[in-house]
Amino acid sequence: MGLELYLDLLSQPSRAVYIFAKKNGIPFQMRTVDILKGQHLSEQFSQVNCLKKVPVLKDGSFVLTESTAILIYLSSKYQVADHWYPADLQARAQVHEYLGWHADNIRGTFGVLLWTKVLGPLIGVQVPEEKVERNRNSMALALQRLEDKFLRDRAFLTGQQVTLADLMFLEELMQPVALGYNLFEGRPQLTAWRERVEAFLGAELCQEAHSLILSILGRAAKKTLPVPPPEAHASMHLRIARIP
Ligand SMILES: N[C@@H](CCC(=O)N[C@@H](CS)C(=O)NCC(=O)O)C(=O)O
Repeated sequence: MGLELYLDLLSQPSRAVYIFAKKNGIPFQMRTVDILKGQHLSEQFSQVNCLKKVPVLKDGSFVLTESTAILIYLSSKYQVADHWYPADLQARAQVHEYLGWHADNIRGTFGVLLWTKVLGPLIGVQVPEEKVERNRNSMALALQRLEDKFLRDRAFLTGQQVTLADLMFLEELMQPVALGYNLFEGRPQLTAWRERVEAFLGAELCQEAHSLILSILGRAAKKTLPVPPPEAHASMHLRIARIP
């Protein structure tokens, strides 16, 4: 069996892995794990990843979780262009610098709107408005720091070329974008950055990877989203309770 990727394109880290593999022509078998349907909780998927999360890479008998580890594995195993994960020590260290900061400041913050606007209501939970407001402030603060520390006057987050850092951030940004929240107002640098990254990836690939998340509000309004099965509710309640 060749390379298998277990993904749900509603998930930011899954999309980063998907886009990377597609953009670099890496052949893989897509194994869709539909989280809304609770497929990540199945016995079959638990045998692949006992943590019950996507994305997961399976390369023969080798199994790898964590999107950044997967992206680095793919960058190193296949002949991808150097700019993604530069061989130069300092350029590579800057990619890791961003990824570390991203894990603390972006991941976990930019996905909250999906929980407050779609996933919570799907299981009958309304998140208090004060938490929603706090999350908006956290996103604004994180964006300001990202612009001051990373983007500055550069074309991309760690320099003049696209790296794994840009891909990871773009996919987190797509969550609030899909939920109608305008993060770009008054941020011409960020707007230009997004246009550059999307132009580099290509409109067709972006549309393919983003169509599911971009349709989520419409599907929620039409009530055509699957309602997560009862066995998924406990962990969903826990995730919602952790929203600061
Ligand atoms: N740090 C992990 C995060 C993985 C993760 O949280 N995946 C989510 C989807 S975005 C998931 O599978 N959630 C299912 C659950 O927690 O029940 C990565 O970057 O791969």
